Amino acid sequence: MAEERYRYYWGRRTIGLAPLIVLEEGGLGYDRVDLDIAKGEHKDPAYLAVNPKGLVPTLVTPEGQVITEAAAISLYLSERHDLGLAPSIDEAERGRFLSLLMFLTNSLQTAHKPYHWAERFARDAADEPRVRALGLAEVERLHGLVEAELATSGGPFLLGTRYSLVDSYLAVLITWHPEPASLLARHRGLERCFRAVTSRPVVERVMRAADELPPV
Ligand SMILES: N[C@@H](CCC(=O)N[C@@H](CS)C(=O)NCC(=O)O)C(=O)O
Repeated sequence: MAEERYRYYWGRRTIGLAPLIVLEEGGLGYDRVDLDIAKGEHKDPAYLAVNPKGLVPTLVTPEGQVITEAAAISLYLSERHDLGLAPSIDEAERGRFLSLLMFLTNSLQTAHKPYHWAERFARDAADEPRVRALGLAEVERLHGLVEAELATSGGPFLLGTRYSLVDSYLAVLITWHPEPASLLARHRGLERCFRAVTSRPVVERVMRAADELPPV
């Protein structure tokens, strides 16, 4: 490959931040396309031609391959460029790593939808507070499960002392909580992990630039 240059579509306050951290931690060459979700730019025909799902993020490889799903993009980049952000297939921690990554993207990330997009799930406007409350209760419950995972690993990271991309993925999801400071005060393992992740200079820089480092 002559020059490895990716094209990366993302939007602020989205899961697109997780692969962006991987791109930056890896020092990879990419051109970033910022989409304003609030303005509906992710539904523009030009973007739908790239990703017909109309969701962010999307990575286009130097060879022109389109890759969607934040977890898949993160893992793809780490493995293709040997970034060491994921245990390799022959390492003992591989299975646990995959379980954690799938749990974060399938369960915790998805559980945020009723809270943040209550209007899509509610019967009508009057029903939205109920949907939001149920959504938040589920988000809380799942964070409790992650806290238990951190107790098992011994921390500070989900794989113990080994940092991997599931930790930055988790940190991004923590920022989606309506009251991250309160969440972290109630979960010491989450707090320790969040602080360890966000004290990595590249992560801190990327999250700050995206204005997604809450005061906790
Ligand atoms: N499973 C997908 C979910 C992508 C997704 O839902 N992205 C949200 C932002 S976090 C989005 O584009 N929302 C716009 C919408 O639903 O209209 C992934 O992890 O990449």
